[in-house]
Amino acid sequence: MKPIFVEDKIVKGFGRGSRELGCPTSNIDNSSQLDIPNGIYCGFAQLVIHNDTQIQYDSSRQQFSDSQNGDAEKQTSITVFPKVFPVYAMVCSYGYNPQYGNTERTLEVHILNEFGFDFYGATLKVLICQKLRDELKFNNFQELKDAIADDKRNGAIEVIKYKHLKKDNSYFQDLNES
Ligand code: RBF
Ligand code: MG
Repeated sequence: MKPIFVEDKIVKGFGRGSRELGCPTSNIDNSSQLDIPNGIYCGFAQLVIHNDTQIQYDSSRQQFSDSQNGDAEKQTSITVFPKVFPVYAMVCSYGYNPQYGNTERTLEVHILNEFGFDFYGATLKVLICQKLRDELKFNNFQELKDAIADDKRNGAIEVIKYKHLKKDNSYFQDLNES
């Protein structure tokens, strides 16, 4: 496949806890009509934080989150974020999540790097490079979780073939360009 580039705001997901599946995901706005078949893919992603994105540390959740999320009293603003992050490898799911039977297609990106915080409202630049498998309905939560662990391993390996695209300025921003 020809790599597909998508760039849009990160929005709230279904709140089902992709974290518990071992793959905290960023759900990308306006991405229900991509020109690719439903499936699980690998590629790259870059986080870009705007001036108006207020990212806060939520001590009750032991992670960072946006200002509309969680208990405001337990949140502490932080201002130390870089605006443009490095380009990381990612695995993503595009489609209806047959395990849960969604009615709208979503693009959910799991960045293969431990951020430990959410970044709703920020922009994610996503380059989808290669399909790993079809979306599936498993017998139970554990089977889905095991499949996702495999996706993360396979994706990290497969994506090496495309590593030259990390430096492609038509997709991603230079770190010192912000
Ligand atoms: N959902 C499914 O219903 N079937 C899948 O096969 C499936 N595979 C996934 C693989 C990866 C790498 C990721 C990041 C997500 C996958 N999901 C799948 C989506 C998952 O169910 C969803 O992110 C959570 O339910 C939170 O919305
Ligand atoms: Mg999500």
